Amino acid sequence: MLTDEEKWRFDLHGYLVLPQAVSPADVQRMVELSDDWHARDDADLPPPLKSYRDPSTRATTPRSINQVEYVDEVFQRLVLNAEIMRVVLALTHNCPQHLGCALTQNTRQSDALAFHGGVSGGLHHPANDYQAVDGEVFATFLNAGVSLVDVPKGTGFVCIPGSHKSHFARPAGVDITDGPPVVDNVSVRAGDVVLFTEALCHGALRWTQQTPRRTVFVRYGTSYASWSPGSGPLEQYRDAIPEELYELKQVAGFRQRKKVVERLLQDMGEGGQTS
Ligand SMILES: O=C(O)CCC(=O)C(=O)O
Repeated sequence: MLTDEEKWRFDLHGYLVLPQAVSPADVQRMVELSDDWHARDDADLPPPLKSYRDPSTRATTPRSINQVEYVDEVFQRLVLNAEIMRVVLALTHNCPQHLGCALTQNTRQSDALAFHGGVSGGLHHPANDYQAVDGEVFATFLNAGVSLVDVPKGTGFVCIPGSHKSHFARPAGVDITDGPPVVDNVSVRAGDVVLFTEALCHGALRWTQQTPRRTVFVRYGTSYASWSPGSGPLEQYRDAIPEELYELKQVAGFRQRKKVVERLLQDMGEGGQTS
């Protein structure tokens, strides 16, 4: 499902760019919803939408609205997007679990995002692993950053290519504003996806454009990872999402092939294989 070049590139860099994986019509719909929801206070968002917050969240932290896939089918299509799932299935060895969607807005007032992830980023976790073995690449925690706008050079996603397999702490002086060869700034077009392992050290430069940067971060793990009590589908909203998405969100055993995976493999002409 991955070409030899994609395996080489993902192993080397820890991310792939999937150009024009999302249709212009779906991009436009997601921009409209993003602008509508981001203009509202949390209390005025349709349930179960809610802003992500943790103790470090400040007024200038880029705002992410989560659980969007329970509210509009454009996000349901996105989670099951054939091009994204081609890569997610390969990287999870056909054992994917959808973890969540974050519809994020960055403005010129938003903070930059310092490097996080990777060995020295404090996010090292047994469920966030990367390996290459027997001619395959394998990653247990993936983020598909779906850009809904054009992102010019000098702003947006940055990472330290190769840091997903680094064994040494990042020197204190290395930061998101450094250029190549240590830091990659990935410039994309609306509809492109940057799919990376969360084991990669990554962050974001301050946004420079007049209109906001809108991005959907779609996160996947392995089906057999149980992140925390309460992970998995929101039972109360089960009827709001298609059965395939409900199944994709469920925790499942290592040997259990999800029906949605079987269907995707058939569509890709890969049906009937056992792994
Ligand atoms: O804005 C970006 O491209 C990076 C976002 C990020 O680092 C994250 O969601 O963890």
